[in-house]
Order: sequence, then C-alpha cells, then structure tokens
Amino acid sequence: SLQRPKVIVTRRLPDVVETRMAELFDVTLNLTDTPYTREQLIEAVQTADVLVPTVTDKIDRQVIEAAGPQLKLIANFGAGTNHIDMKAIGEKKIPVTNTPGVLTNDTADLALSLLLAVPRRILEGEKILREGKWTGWTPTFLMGQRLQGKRLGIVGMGRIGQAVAKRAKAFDIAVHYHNRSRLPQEIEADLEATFWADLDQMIGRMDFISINCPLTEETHHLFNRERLKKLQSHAILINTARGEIIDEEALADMLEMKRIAGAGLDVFEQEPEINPKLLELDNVVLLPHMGSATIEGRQAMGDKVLINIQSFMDGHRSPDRVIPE
Ligand code: 8YV
Repeated sequence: SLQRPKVIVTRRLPDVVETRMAELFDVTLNLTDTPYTREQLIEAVQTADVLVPTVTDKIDRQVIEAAGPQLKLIANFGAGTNHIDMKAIGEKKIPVTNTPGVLTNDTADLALSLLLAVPRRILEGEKILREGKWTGWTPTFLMGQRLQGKRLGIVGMGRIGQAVAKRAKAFDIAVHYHNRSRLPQEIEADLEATFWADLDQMIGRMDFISINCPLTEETHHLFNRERLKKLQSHAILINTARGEIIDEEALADMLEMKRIAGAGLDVFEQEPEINPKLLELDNVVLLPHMGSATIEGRQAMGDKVLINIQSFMDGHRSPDRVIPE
C-alpha cells in the first residue's frame, strides 16, 4: 500500500539509513552492492513503487520506458541526475528527486583539497618519502605553486561553486566565475567574485580552474581539446563534477606535453576505468569519486531520500523535485 511502499535501493547505504528505511518502507536492498545490470534495473522499475538509484545506475530511455504503472517516484541518492534521461522522464511523467545542499561543503572541501594537493605537490612528496627516496631537506626540493594572489576560475557557480569560492577567498585567491546566469549583486560582492560571460576569455587568464557545473548536453566535453589549449601553461584544472565535462584523452595529452601544469580529478569519463595515460603522470592527483564521501554527508543524503519519499507518499510535493527541462 501507499502507507508502506515497496522501495528498491540499488546500492548499500549507511546502516542508519537502511535501518530507518526498513522501518518505514517495504524495502529491498542489494546485499551484494554490485551495480544493477540493465535487466535488474528494468525488473526494478517494473516492481517498485519507489526506486532509489545512485550515479552507477544508467536510467536511460529504455529503462524508463520499461517502467510499470506502479512506479511512482525515482528518489535519487545523489545531487547529479545526469545518469537519468530526464527527457524520457518528462515524457513518461515520473517524478524524480535528488539530494542537493547536504553535500555542498564536503564536495567543495574536496575541490580545495585538490587545489592544495596539486600546486603544492603533496602526493609527490608523500610518495618520495614512503619509497625511502627522501635524502633530506634542500632549498629547491619539491617547489610548487603558491596559492595566494592567484586567480581561480570557477565554472558553474551553483551551491558547490559558491562554496569553493568562499574557501578560495580565505586563501587570498581572486575568484572569477563563469555561469549561465550572473549571480545577484550582493552574492557576487560577498564572494568578491568576478563574472565572465565568455568562458574562453576567462580560462585564458586563470591560474586555476575548478569545474562545478552539472553534466548536461551543453556541458558534455565543455573542456574539449580546443578549449583546453586556451589554458595557460602553468594552469591547473580541478574537476569534482563529472568526468564527461572534460575530453579526458585531450587532457591527458595536454598534461603529458606540459601544456597544462597539472590536474586534480575526482571524476572520470569511464568510471571506474582510468585513462592509462593519466596514471603515468606525476602532475595529476586522481581520486575515486569521493567528493561527498563523509559519514555525515552520506547520512544526510540518505535522510533527504527518506524525506523525499515520505513527503511524496503523504501527497506533498517532494522538496527536491528535479524538473525535466
Ligand atoms: C555521489 C555525486 O557520490 O551527488 C552527486 O552527484 O556525485 C556524489 O555525491 C553519487 O553521485 C551518489 O549517487
């Protein structure tokens, strides 16, 4: 019944979240925690009242069109919804919710971690030490780039972009940004952020770039080969958004040729596969999609999923409804 909807959760969630879900719903957990196959996803949308997917579930047109009439809600565990074909969702009129807000600061913290780790060569240093290759302090050993006084260009100035800006400001970095629309004046003034309507003009002048926009048709390969060539040769590119926003092959080439100084990547085009060229490079820090991976954040994401399901079942509009374009 609607009182106790059948909820299928495709991945293991934090214990407290699963426990609470089992109290409230008739919940099916994926105890193996291996991503659902297409067949399993199709079966899920044909039997569940509510599906709780994650970024590893490709909810494409075929899956959406296979959904049975009993499917009432897709309550995504995560903010990004690029793995869900929102056009097909709009046609089929299945409501989708996500979990914005609760992972903003964690993701921004990880972007800053990369913004420190790459220019300051932190992982190179650690590796040398662990390999027993550190022969002692020298005046010119592991010199990196200073953060203070540099220019950071943020691409995508939503919640996460703004949280990155706030942190960068504390490091005395000048914040610049490109976004579909300009921020309200008071927010711009507060962040001391400079708006660039033209992305290419901005990136040609930045020391660091942080990508914080969603993956959409417009942002797919936004950083293609041609655009990457516009970066300054000392520039460092940070991506905690989605891998497909960058042409990874082109980026690997540019890094290899030292036409870009470095990159910090938490996301990749073919996760969990990593372009082998990237693995060969010293001037990159590669992380396994862990931007929102804090205990508090993942529990809060689970809480959001719960609230979204409950308010929907109670006949209210879910607070985090994602509107198909
Ligand atoms: C999650 C994320 O790890 O929310 C997002 O968009 O990328 C991460 O917070 C993952 O996507 C959960 O589905």
